[in-house]
Amino acid sequence: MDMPVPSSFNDISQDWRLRHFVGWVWYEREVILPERWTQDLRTRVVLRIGSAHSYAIVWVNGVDTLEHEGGYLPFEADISNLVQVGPLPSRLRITIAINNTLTPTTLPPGTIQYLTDTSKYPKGYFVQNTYFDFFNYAGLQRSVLLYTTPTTYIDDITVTTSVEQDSGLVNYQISVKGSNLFKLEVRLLDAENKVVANGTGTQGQLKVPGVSLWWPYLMHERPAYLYSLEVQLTAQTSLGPVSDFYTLPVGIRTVAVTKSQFLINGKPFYFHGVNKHEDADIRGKGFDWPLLVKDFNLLRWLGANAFRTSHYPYAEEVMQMCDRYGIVVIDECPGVGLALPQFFNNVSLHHHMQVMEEVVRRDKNHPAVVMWSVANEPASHLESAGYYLKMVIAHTKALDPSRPVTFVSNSNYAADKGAPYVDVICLNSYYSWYHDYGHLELIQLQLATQFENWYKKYQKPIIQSEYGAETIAGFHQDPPLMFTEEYQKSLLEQYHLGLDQKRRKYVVGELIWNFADFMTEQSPTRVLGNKKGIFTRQRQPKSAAFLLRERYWKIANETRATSTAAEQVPPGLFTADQNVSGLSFVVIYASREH
Ligand code: GCB
Repeated sequence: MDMPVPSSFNDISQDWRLRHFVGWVWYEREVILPERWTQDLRTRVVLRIGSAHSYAIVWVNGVDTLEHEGGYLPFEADISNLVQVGPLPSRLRITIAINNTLTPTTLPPGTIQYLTDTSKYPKGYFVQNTYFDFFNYAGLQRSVLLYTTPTTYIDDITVTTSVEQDSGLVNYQISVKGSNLFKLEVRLLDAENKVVANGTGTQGQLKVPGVSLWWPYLMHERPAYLYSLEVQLTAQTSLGPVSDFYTLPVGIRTVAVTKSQFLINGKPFYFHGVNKHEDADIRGKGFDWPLLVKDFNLLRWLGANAFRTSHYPYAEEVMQMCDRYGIVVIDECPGVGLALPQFFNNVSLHHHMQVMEEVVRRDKNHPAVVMWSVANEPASHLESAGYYLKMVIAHTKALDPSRPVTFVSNSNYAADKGAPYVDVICLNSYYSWYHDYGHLELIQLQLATQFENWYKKYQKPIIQSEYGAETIAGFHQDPPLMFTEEYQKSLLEQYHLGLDQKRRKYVVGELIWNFADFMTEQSPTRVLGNKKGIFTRQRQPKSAAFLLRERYWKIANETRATSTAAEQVPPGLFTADQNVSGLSFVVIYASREH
């Protein structure tokens, strides 16, 4: 059958078996390569897969080329040897087999359960059990690309930044592959394309006097300032000279954590934002530019300055948008659903560390990323989980000493075995929803107890990383009853009163669960998915969205590092400027005030 890419395969067809399918699916297509890709042997041809959920094997012209475990990260292979042979035109058959089965050693983990009572189930009947609350969409959910580089090429760039008085310092490290005979020239350009610093060689430090720092959205009159690092490679190969060029957006900023604060550029930063999912009608988790730009416009409308990539790394285009818009990110790996003791084994630990390597390698240069999250709600009361989390966190810190590391807990403060190793405590709680449901009057007391217990024990800044209520858009009851828009609003109001008690002390953030309604497995407690969104799945606001908008703009105006009158209210002159791949147009319009 025809299958669009990128998209999840689940909601595309009319066949219910495909929607619930567990096992191998096969994608295949043919492409004809341009002659210069196959005839110029100084060209390297690469096949890159943005993600394939969850385990993938790739064949090129029937040759087993590439395998990858894990659904939310890119992987690629040099296929030059396979395409620079044979007659023209160079026809390429790409075959990708994908298996969405989750096992105790995948991330996220899952189990396959065979149901053997033949009076109820046919022979061989099994179900996939998962331990997380989103639908296990699968397929080629991000773009598949063919691209070229010269045979000697810029393989990787690592940038870290710091600030010394009014100068910015950009440390770079460049890895080149293919030859040792090369020259590297490095230039840093400001937003007006003026060269502000330059260097040579594979590593160095660039100094930017009078630096414009990268600030989060609403924290400064000029947020998200980006420089461009241009790297020019010239090299000698046996076939003659080649050159490669790469330009990397660079935001100069610092991140630090104290006992009670999260600092960006030395100023206290308060996360007021959301948790998201990659999720929408029909495309499932398939990457979609219109949806993405709509989401960013909603975030800015809301006055949100941050989100967590619950519960897996999002598409790279999302991270690029965050850099450009100043939306701060807690970058979470797919360590979700670590609920059973058998999931904390050595094979899983090794894989989890490898996944962190892939996340850090992919996202290390994004100024928007200020913290790594290695897991969501693991069974962190277990001794084995304590050791496991300690190892994953230590590994992540070794990979990137420049950012704090956390995991998100819903354990009891006294029982949690992972919290000693994090820099920031992230807590999920659902008072008056999963506990004491209907009793809104208990929220403030229970929230205060939660914060005080955790802070007393650990003396680390705390983020309320989830709270919320299931809400069916259009359901109304006053006085509020569960599932209505009024109940969601009232629950949020009670949480906000509790948060306000601690927010100038050691609570450094609040992230609502969830930005939008999203699909889950079917269950008696889910009505066409999880409905805790402040927007519907179609991105229309519930009443709570307006409540949160008022709060976020108010907090932003109170906590701004430098204030200007121009940004005291949501902007009237609105500029949508997205100079990232697939979005090269700029639209400027003067909106009428309403
Ligand atoms: C949680 C989970 C999240 C769920 C949410 C809920 O604690 O982290 O994945 O969707 O609660 O709505 O139950």
